[in-house]
Amino acid sequence: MKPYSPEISPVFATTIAPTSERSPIATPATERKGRLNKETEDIKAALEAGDLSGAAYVAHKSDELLKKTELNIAITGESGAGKSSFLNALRGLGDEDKDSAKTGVVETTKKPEPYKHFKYPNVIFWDLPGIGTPDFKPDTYLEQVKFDRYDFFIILASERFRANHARLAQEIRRMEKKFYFVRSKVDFDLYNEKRKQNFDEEKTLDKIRNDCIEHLSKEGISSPKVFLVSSREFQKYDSPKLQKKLLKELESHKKHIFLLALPNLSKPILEKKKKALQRQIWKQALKSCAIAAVPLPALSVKCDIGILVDNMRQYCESFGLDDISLHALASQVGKSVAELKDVIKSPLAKDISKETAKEQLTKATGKGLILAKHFISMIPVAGTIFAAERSFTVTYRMLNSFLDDVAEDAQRVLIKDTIKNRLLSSKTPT
Ligand SMILES: Nc1nc2c(ncn2[C@@H]2O[C@H](COP(=O)(O)OP(=O)(O)OP(=O)(O)O)[C@@H](O)[C@H]2O)c(=O)[nH]1
Ligand SMILES: [Mg+2]
Repeated sequence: MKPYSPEISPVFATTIAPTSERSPIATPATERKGRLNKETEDIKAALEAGDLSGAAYVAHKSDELLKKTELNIAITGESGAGKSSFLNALRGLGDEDKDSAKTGVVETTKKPEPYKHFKYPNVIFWDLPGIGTPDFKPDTYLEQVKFDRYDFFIILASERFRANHARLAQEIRRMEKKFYFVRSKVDFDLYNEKRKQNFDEEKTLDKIRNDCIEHLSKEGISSPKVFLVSSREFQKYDSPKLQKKLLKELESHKKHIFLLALPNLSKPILEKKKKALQRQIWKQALKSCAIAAVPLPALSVKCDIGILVDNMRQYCESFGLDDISLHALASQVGKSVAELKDVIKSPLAKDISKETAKEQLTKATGKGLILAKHFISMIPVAGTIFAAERSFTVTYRMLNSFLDDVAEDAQRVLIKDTIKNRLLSSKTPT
């Protein structure tokens, strides 16, 4: 049974363009894969049949599925390799922040410990105990940590990779799971090497990487890939490459939630986030105009403002424009929250209300409603159908413009943070 039954406006029924006239984006069958493709096709079919409530229902179900999708990431390696610190960095937290995993110079993690992402609780990072400790022998380790619940493993080593790591990788492969090798604490290696004459950072990093690869190859791992990372300077070295690789290998729903949960420490991640959220906007605008839409007479728009508020908050949180993220970033880069807020022009997540959404809608309305051709083609499926419908157009434009603003703010925060880090990287690790 379909829960929504808004009346379909006659304009929807008359503006369906023949398939041959639609933009390439409006026929996504060749471009999208898996479940997302099926959802888009279902929405398209419902819209073509003039069933607006059916289309909105599929969009709503698609969101529900995303919310339910779980991603379980296992961080493993020997005791003291920096697993808990790495996990904190991947969650956008420092070791001292509230809810961060405990770290320390003595053995700290004694059983698999789940850490939900503080904004995306269905992204779960598992801090696993050190392999090879008295309670966790390599041959029983995977069974003990319940290997089956993880989507992939990250194997960390702070010095060279040894037989234990290779054995663990082979076992993970035997269980048909994925793993990635991360060589941690490279900031510390560079600090030590810097004392030597003729120090060259790139050459030192290559030497560490090649040494790890050589050891893993000797232990029977063919063509291993090793990512060099520092949890103290998480935006540097191979960390962006590792995040890109992990994203590439995840299926669409898991990729989406993982991407939104990643810390905002590199330009490519910010760009990917923006694109991922942009791709969802037409569905959100569709939901807003079809589900419990309420007239806003002053704007001549009919929409569900709650859906718009939820989306705006989500953009802010995903781009780190919220108190927890700003506090964590400020302490990591040695700046005050006020300094970071200085470059932010959009409201923070907690300040977004129905009033804020109405202000943004007013701005979007003020720009006039003549749609450029490229704008229509950016809206897959619904674009040609809804192009003449004011409510859809205004909400679609408003969400796009707010997302642009938030993404620009995140860029400005990143630039501020990067400048500070460039200055710090010439100093000693703490
Ligand atoms: N310089 C530097 N130190 C690090 C880094 N990562 C971790 N450390 C330090 O290394 C020590 C061990 O880090 P943890 O993250 O607790 O290591 P772990 O693998 O979780 O240890 P167990 O839970 O005991 O297995 C701590 O003192 C950390 O501060 C890094 O990237 N750079
Ligand atoms: Mg630990």
